[in-house]
Amino acid sequence: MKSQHVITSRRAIITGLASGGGLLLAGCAQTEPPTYGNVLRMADNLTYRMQRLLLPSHALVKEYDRRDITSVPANGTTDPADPHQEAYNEKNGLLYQQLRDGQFGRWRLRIDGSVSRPGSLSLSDLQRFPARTQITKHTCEEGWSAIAEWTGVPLRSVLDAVSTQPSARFVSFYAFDDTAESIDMIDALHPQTILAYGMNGRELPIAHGAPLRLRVERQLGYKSLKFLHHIVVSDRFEDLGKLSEPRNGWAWYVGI
Ligand SMILES: Nc1nc2c(c(=O)[nH]1)N[C@H]1C(S)=C(S)[C@@H](COP(=O)(O)O)O[C@H]1N2
Ligand SMILES: [Mo]
Repeated sequence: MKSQHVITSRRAIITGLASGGGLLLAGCAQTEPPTYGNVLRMADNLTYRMQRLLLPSHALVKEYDRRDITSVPANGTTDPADPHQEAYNEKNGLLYQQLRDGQFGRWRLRIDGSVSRPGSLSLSDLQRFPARTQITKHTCEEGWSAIAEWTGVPLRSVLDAVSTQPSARFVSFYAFDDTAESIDMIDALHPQTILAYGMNGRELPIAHGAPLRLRVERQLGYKSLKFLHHIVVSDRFEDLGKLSEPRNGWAWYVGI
């Protein structure tokens, strides 16, 4: 009886804390982070709010010189067509193999959701947008970092081309392996957030995410999703954690 009472009141405290967390954020629609309805993810909300308060929304990360470029280990999935890799997806893995065999000539990036002109873009369509090249430091949550030059199209240009609805708040990215990531509009519209098709002056290598990867320079490495095939603009936060089994429990916002 006694222990049951203890459990009940502890639960009440946790519930109270969780709703307090929600209240803290209520007056701040512009930077409101996703709510998981789960006390275990409360740290996400607090970290997100604190970091968003500290980070000016368009501050640029440092860009380096060519001579600072280091070797970059390929991490996570290095070949979505390889059935032995952890996040292998059979359907998309086979599709990736076919597209790669055709030098990605038939690859398309689909963009839909909260946009007025949904559609799909080929690699040459993307390469017709004004390009941005940036030499930046990639920081992996595993504790290593590396510097490389990335070339691609600012995500903002692509979002403008499909005409994002004013209600849009998040952008989700889907890869050929079983992974997905999402970012908010602050990061999506950031000038250094690019869809990269080039690395160190050459086309993006397979192991680094060919034919197209995201670069979100103000967050840890796992947000920079490789092997993209689909982008969805959305008004509401979607928890993509289920698509990234090993990542359950990883923070959604990992600003650096
Ligand atoms: N599709 C996909 N993207 C991914 C990953 C992955 O496993 N699959 N790993 C992430 C992690 S943890 C890191 S550190 C970087 C590694 O990028 P790199 O291989 O170019 O070094 O990609 C990120 N993007
Ligand atoms: Mo990483």
